[in-house]
Amino acid sequence: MMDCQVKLTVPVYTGVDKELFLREIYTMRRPALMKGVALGSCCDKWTVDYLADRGGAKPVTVHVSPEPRMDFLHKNFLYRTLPFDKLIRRAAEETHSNFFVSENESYYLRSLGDDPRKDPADLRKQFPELAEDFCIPEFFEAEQFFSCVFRISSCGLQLWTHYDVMDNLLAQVSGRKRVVLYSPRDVQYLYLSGDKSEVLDIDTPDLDRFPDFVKAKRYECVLNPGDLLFIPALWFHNTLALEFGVGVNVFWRQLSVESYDKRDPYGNKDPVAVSRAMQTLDRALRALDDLPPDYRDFYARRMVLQIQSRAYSTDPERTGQPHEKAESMATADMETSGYSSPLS
Ligand SMILES: O=C(O)CCC(=O)C(=O)O
Repeated sequence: MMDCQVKLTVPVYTGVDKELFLREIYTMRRPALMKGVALGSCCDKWTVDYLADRGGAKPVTVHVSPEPRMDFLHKNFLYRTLPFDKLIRRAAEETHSNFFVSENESYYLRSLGDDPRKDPADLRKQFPELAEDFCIPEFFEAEQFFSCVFRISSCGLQLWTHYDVMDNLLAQVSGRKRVVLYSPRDVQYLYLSGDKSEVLDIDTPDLDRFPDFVKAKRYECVLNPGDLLFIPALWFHNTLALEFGVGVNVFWRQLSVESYDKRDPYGNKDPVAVSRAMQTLDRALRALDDLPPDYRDFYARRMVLQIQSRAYSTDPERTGQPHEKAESMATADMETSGYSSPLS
């Protein structure tokens, strides 16, 4: 059944500088995998010992899960605090002699700001000794910067499918990671709960519960150390650590500062105009509540038609010449790394 799902590789680019990024990648608003972008000395230096030594014993809050696939619906994980050096060592080992729930538990660190309720994470502030090894790719203006986040995962750790409202460059420093992405245009097939998809097992989904999931086009890539993935705002992404791995991602604003919710240190609250529109929609729907069901149904359908004709984009999903070229490179790359799923 899942064979019906359209599978696409994320296009691969080499030799990307700011000019090429802005001209050929950023404007397309589609994910792109970039190889060979200078990320600094982190790619050589960040061994477990080095990270533990330089990162020190600063306390960090981590997700701890007895199962590697984290489940936000049934909350199969706990938040626990560990010194950073201990977290690194535990995340890198397969079985633990010191643990919270089980000797095989998995760890995931998404670093936080100094005041996690208010401040976005910034590696330069929370981990200055390590931040000097990481070069933030200068593909956007300094005033667009939002946050710079450490991502550390045990082997096998899978993070649920979600979207963020900021543009994102995800740098893989060590370890390999599979990333599956879905277009914002396929949102109706993803069974959302807030910003997250309820389909946790994206490889063998329960199609009785999620019959339309197969209609979402699946974009996939594997990040190797040194790779940089552009995830445009609103693109859904699901990550699976194929090995213990360390990454850093940088979020930045595409829209003006005022467009975003000021109380959002994570970059995942919908823009203020959207929150207002959602409240208005809720009021509009409540206004239909007292009507008999057949009237409510008829006028709700007319409202949907009005939304479609007024607000849906008539642009096809942007697929320009540069991406097509890059996609054939991507296919070759995937074949040499043993990827055998048919592309359709
Ligand atoms: O690297 C990961 O595991 C997750 C990355 C992510 O969700 C993000 O960059 O927004």
